[in-house]
Amino acid sequence: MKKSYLPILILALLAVGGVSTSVYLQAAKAEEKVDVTIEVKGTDTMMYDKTAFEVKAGQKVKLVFKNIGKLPKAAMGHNLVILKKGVNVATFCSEAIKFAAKDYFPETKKDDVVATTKLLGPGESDTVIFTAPEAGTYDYVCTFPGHFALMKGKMTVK
Ligand SMILES: [Cu+2]
Repeated sequence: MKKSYLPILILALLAVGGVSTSVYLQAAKAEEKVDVTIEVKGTDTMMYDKTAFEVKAGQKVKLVFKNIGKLPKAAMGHNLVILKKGVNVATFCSEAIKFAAKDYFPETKKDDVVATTKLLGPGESDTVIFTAPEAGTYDYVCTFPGHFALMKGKMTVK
């Protein structure tokens, strides 16, 4: 009988280990040195508060995206996906609709992406760090179904 507790104990230890590892990783991410921080908010009226921002090629960019709405994620979830130069926004977003189970991130088109946040519910935020690509103009969009018509912007890399 005593023996049967062993797997539970191991699972418990693994769980504790997992938590402390992810806390450590988050802390490392927060302290990572970056060249520029860009903050964008998404709202219940299907808008980004910032529809353009500028960075320099090669800069380490910290993108902080926050959903400041109150509507549930299933009705008004938001993400921010920066597309590579020349990627067609409508084509990308119609593919994304097929990926409801993946929070509308089209894994078949991940090579079209410079950086992406998670899909966020009300009050949530996500931070991603990426290196700004070569000079040019890059579209960013929310891939939640129907949102890209309004939730879009341009990242200019100088
Ligand atoms: Cu959205």
